[in-house]
Amino acid sequence: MNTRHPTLLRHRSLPIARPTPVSREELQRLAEECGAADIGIVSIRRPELASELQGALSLLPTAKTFISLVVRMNRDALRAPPRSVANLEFHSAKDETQDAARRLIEKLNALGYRGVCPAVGFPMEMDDFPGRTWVLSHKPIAAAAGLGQIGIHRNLIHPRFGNFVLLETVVTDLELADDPGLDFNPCLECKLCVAACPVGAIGSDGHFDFTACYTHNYREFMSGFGDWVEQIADAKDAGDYRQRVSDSETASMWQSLSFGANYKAAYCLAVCPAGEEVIGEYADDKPGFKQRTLAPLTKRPEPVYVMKHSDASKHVAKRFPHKPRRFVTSGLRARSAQGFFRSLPIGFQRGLAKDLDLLLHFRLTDGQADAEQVHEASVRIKDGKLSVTPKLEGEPDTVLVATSDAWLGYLAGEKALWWLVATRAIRIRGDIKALRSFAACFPR
Ligand code: B12
Ligand code: SF4
Repeated sequence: MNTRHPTLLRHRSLPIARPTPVSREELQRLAEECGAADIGIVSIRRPELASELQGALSLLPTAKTFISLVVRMNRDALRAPPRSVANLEFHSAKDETQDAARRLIEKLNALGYRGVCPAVGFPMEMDDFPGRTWVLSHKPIAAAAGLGQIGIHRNLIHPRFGNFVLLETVVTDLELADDPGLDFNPCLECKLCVAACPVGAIGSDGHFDFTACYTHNYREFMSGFGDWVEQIADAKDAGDYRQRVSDSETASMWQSLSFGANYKAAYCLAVCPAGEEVIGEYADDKPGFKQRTLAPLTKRPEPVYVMKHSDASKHVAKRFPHKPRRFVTSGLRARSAQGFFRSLPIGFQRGLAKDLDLLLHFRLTDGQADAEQVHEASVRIKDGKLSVTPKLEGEPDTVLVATSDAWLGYLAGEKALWWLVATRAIRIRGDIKALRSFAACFPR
């Protein structure tokens, strides 16, 4: 290095820069100037945020603190039945939230602190798809930072603004004391979100059917898009494509690709009356609130995307017969043995499993015989519940031994089961009916 370089000389001539002390109040004021409606502070080392520590340090190795931000959304836009209006609100609020965090980071930089924020929504780390594609999980961080608590619909509810907020997290080396957690849950347990969801994704007992939400609401994202591409690939000609995909669905996909992917529902947020600034219109006139807010969404005739034989498909037929069902695949495919075991609780359809009592042992292998990796798990389905234990235990009904490649290839519809069994790439011992009943709990 040239020790006489002008930049180096200039650097050496300056006094050593020390960060300017910042108080909690000052930080709140700066964040509000940047567009945040509220902030919460929590250390990146809080035990309940252990799952977020690695993500934080990957963004900023000297990180000490999470600053969680909320930005408000216009609730009337989310409630308006035309989804173009709700989607514009989501997209604009997403941009505002991202900008608020960027501006706050600029202010922190000017005071001598470093800061980074991951995406509010997209882009995410699609190399990791279908695993965890998000760098930080904003909801648990916001809850630990005292900005609210998670409601029955699995979204964060702010005590004043309700769930009409988007979240962002700034990772910084500024150190401040943690904010206290919120000592009550703003969720009223009114179950309006349960009634509003077109695919029954939100159970009144707090259960969340991830694939139901993902298959419908995210039809024009990630693997819903992949499913559409496969429709094009499989179609014999233009006429066949039009049989599979309506003109409005093609136009809708173009719209999502051109202007940002659009959600199909988000009704759970729209109808939620929690939060000081929201509760009045519900508390003062519950029937009127339901008529004005819930009914326009539940009565809306609209295509609903479901997997055939799923709990969601039955839910639509029973609760919303005026909403036509469109049978599609979720497009989600596990590509590793670990990914397969992790995907089981996400894809499990408890309605289909309510009368089952099964125990299965899986032994999946990767690599050559001299460097073989073995992945084992016991999977129990009982009383409509699923549990996955990462070891072989109990007396199984069925034992499945296979190479990961063979089993995952069969699940992805890329390899025929009879051939895999004939070539002994898959070996099944015990009750074959139990394996079929197990498979039926995971429609694709
Ligand atoms: C993954 C994700 C989803 C998934 C899973 C939702 C969920 N309950 O976690 C899907 C695609 C279904 C989804 C839907 C929606 N989301 Co979303 N989503 C996220 C994301 C990227 C991470 C969520 C998270 O931390 N999950 C982990 C833990 C905390 O959640 P959990 O409920 O305990 O567990 C679920 C997940 O882990 C999931 N899961 C487990 N493994 C895998 C693997 C894959 C591949 C995927 C996709 C999911 C998944 O399944 C579990 C059971 O549901 C965040 C953005 C971010 N970076 O934080 C936004 C975020 C949570 N979403 C948000 C919103 C607004 C929505 C929608 C309303 C979108 C819309 N406009 O329609 C719906 C609401 C659905 C609902 N009722 O939850 C907001 C919530 C704001 C708030 N007030 O809380 C966030 C925080 C974005 C933001 N920056 O503001 N979302
Ligand atoms: S709609 Fe009611 S039950 Fe659902 S999250 Fe909001 S307050 Fe809780």
